[in-house]
Amino acid sequence: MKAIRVIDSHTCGEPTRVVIDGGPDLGAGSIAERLSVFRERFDEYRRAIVQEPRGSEILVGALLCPPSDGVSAAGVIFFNNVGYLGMCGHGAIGVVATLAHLGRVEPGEHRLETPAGIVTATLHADRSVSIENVPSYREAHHVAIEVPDHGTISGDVAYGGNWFFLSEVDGQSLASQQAEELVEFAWRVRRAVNVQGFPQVDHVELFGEPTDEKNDCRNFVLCPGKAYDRSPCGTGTSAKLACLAADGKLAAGATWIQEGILGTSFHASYRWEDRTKGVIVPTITGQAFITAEATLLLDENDPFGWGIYFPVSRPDAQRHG
Ligand code: PYC
Repeated sequence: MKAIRVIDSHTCGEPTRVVIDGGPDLGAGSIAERLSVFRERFDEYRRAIVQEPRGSEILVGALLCPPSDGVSAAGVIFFNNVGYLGMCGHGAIGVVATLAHLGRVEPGEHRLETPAGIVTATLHADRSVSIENVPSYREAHHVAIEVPDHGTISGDVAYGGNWFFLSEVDGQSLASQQAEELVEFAWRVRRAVNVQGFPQVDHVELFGEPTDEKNDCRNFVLCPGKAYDRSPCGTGTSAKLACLAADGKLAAGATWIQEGILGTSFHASYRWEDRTKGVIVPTITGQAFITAEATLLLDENDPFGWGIYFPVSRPDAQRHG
């Protein structure tokens, strides 16, 4: 039996499974190099940790690694049901909550090395966590996308640690009861965006009116493996901030409250990294709660010991993983 020790948490409803022991040995390269080793030589660990029968399509995994720079609190590689993420906002909050649960960090500032770059996390005394994310920017404005069986929709393409197509929805409810329809619609949008000039986009973020008037906006975020984010999505909120900053709709330092599909929220703000190029550094604040400490057991005789692979239902989801 192989044993993998994990700690589970959720951030605003979105789960993170942090691997604290028993994961693959990825060597001593940079986090980007270790991500390549993970993907090319140890991908079965990803499946065993987050896919059924131990996980589900909504679970995001986070492999803790020794930092390569010797000063960060940890290196971390995020992954999901179909591949790997450059960064993950809710996941980074979950990682810091996990490190605090383990007694490895105290309130204060801590660096995390991610494949997308260094993020600075602040653990507050009330256990909430602020993540200063990687530089974020809008790549394309007002892109018209022809969505089969729907018509043309307009949106922006932006980077917030992952690639997003962001669009306001008119007359379409973002209520959680609508999640199934929203998944199907956003999936069609993603496919259309990918073939109409933006193959890098693997998240779709739809916006509407908030349910709670103290929030600025509500979103629905479709992730690369066709699961939807239960949280307001940290990298998606970063991409949104990049668009608001580019449009002059949110000043540096002002707070934006992003509501997610469950009604939970992230507080977000930004500072300029390069104003002429429209590059910002967003900060996202939220809270994670620990839900389990567990040891995953992989029996070599179990036909599904390394996870159940669903190749047919998600034919193109692997491409950008
Ligand atoms: O919070 O950045 C995020 C995220 C990405 C995918 C799921 N959550």
